Amino acid sequence: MRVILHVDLDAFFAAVEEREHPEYKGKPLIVGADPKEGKGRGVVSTASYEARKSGIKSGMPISRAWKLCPKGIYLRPNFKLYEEVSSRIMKILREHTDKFEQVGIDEAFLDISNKVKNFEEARALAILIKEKIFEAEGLTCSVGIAPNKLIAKIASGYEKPDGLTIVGPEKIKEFLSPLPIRELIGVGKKTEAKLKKLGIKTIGDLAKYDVSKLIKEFGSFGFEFHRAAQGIDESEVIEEWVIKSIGREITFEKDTLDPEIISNALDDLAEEVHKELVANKFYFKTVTVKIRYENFETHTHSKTLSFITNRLEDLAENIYELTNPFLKSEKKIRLVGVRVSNLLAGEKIKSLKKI
Ligand code: TTP
Ligand code: MG
Repeated sequence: MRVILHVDLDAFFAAVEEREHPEYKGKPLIVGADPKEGKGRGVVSTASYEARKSGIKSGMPISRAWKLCPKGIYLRPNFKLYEEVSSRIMKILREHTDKFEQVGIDEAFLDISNKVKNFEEARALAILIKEKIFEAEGLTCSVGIAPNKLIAKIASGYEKPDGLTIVGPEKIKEFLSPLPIRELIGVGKKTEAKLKKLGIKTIGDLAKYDVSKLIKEFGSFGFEFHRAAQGIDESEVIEEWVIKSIGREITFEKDTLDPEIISNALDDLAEEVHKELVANKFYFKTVTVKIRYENFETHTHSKTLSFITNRLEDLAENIYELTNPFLKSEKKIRLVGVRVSNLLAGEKIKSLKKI
């Protein structure tokens, strides 16, 4: 039987800012775009738990956050700092397992099956890890422990912040049944609405539902959802985390058709993405651009090159080629984004060349 631990830091960006500025402790703190007294564009990256009491959430327009909490402290994100803190914490986590998978800036899975004999020992290890992170960085995290990744991830979110939730094999059904279906990975807003139409509100409802009817409605996903609802997940903790893509986007201060503003933004995006690419020693093959018009209509367009490259010129040139057709529209542009994917690590390229 496997023992999987999922660790997720609490209100990560906001918690780091609170640590850097103790005077903000306990105050509603919002990290994200400039709110400009309610006229700002862009979104909330995250909010402290105090700010969440006003209903502020990640991804919400910053203008809405301002309306909900005009007295909050609003900060621009300092990604460099968060990445440094994150990599030190990931190093601490790595010391406790030989099977480790980072899945985001503030979360990771640890397969500790070979390190502990049972879930009680896993609890002791989780407490130790929490203490080490707090000692080293002054930050709290929430931990979920379960026989697989699916349940461990749900469990880490169960008693946030500073939580520790253990779901042993005998407790899986009892734990999952009452939870809303949105808790299942892969169930977004649209799927949730469709499932609700079928009378399915909780994971327990989904587990009991006729699987053949689910397949009729959702295809092979229907089968996957049904399995997930039973708490079945055999996916492995993948030791080496592979960054699948690197992307950035910019929301303009004002919707625009001005070619100079747009091309400046594209240049900035190309540079930022390129910087991160080089910092991670990656090469790319695919470039994707995203354009959102003033009416929120959104297009993405990709191109896969016949070669791998890490050159800024290759990136910029392809961005322009992909963006050009969209600029002919009469509609003003609200947002532009750039992403590179199909990434290959620099070290791997070197070893390929040796052969
Ligand atoms: P999360 O772990 O989803 O959120 P969180 O750590 O802020 O809060 P929680 O206690 O609920 O875990 O995301 C980690 C960080 O990633 C978060 O601090 C900011 C960033 N982020 C964004 O920039 N935009 C987003 O939409 C989300 C969800 C997160
Ligand atoms: Mg988090």
